[in-house]
Amino acid sequence: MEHPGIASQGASAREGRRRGSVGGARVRTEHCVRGQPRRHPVAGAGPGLAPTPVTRADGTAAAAGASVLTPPDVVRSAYAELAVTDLDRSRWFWVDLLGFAVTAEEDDALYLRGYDELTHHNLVLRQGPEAALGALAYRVRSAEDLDRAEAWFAALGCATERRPAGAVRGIGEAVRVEDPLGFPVEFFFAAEHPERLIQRYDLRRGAEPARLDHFNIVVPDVAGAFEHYRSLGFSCSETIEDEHRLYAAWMFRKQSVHDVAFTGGAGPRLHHLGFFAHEAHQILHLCDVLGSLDEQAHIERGPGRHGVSNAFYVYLRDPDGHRVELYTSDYFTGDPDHEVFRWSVRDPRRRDFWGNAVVASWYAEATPVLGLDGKVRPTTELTEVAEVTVGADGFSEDRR
Ligand code: 4SX
Ligand code: FE2
Repeated sequence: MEHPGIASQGASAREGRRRGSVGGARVRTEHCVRGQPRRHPVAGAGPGLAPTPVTRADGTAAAAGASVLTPPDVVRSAYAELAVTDLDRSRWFWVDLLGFAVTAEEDDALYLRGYDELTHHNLVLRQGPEAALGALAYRVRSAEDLDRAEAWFAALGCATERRPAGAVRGIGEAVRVEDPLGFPVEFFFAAEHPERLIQRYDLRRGAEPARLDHFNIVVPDVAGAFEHYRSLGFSCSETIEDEHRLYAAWMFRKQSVHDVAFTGGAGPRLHHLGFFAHEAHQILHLCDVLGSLDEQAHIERGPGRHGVSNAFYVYLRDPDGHRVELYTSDYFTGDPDHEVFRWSVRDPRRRDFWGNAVVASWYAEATPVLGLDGKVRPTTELTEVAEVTVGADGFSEDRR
């Protein structure tokens, strides 16, 4: 299906990856299909999405510099921080059942990683007053990319914060921002490297999670989120769309299907964290264990085979309702001529290749996010209603 809005893996995304002059006021016009200006029917810029001129606290105008800014060179989605209300119960779920390795433990925090992970952690669970997302953290390629991140988001008018090494245990100096989509996002370069566990088969439990694979975020304007991440140099692997609207998109920096994906709905909210397992049997084994322990209520959707990404999956809900996906066998996207794979919203295989229905909670429920001030951020409802309402991606009662 030809879609007016989403460029197949065109020049603009690759330009971004080559770290050309994408930035500032030029960002929007570079989003084109073979030279055509990008015109999406629902691409409402929304406050803060376009790099509008801003005046910094010191009175200097950021706008003039914005056109020469380059985005930070993002390597991958690396870790997330979740606020949980009962750390002991979270430990039971994430460590004893799912099988994460514990890098470090404090009275009010747990630092967990998968067995392939070389970074200090993939997940921080922090005791808090309510369940929430504290941060989505991306690793960048160099220390200079921290400066680029700070300048880039300041030029967008976003709140930014420079954090010293150790502000998060195991993580070097970092920049935290409240991004234009309303999410608390961290960029870091350096991290401590704990013991290599790749061949410690003797330690493994549960689904033997290997590493963080992706973030999935809920946003009221999917096309706007797509634009924002494209300006940061992310490429698109797959979409769900019709002739009127972009319902969902999967975008990557590392050479897999995604580092981040967007689900339409009231946002900003975290939809799920996706963790990679090496083999489908590890995911099935975890489901068997949950059944044996009469803990099957933690299974929300699947197991199954996604249409989008081709990954084998299951979604679980942790004791606070945070959603986690165990995910395996997606594909390599590193070839430069990789084309966007576009699913019609009418294709019943798009979300489950075997046609199984998606449960209503999967579309409706998600985790609130914290601002840099540590307070829960208000959400914005979906602004646009699909002209053609098909399945749950069109927000009807049909939850396929
Ligand atoms: O449900 S989808 O098939 O659209 C899907 C959801 C594909 C890949 C994912 O990681 C995901 O969370
Ligand atoms: Fe996912």
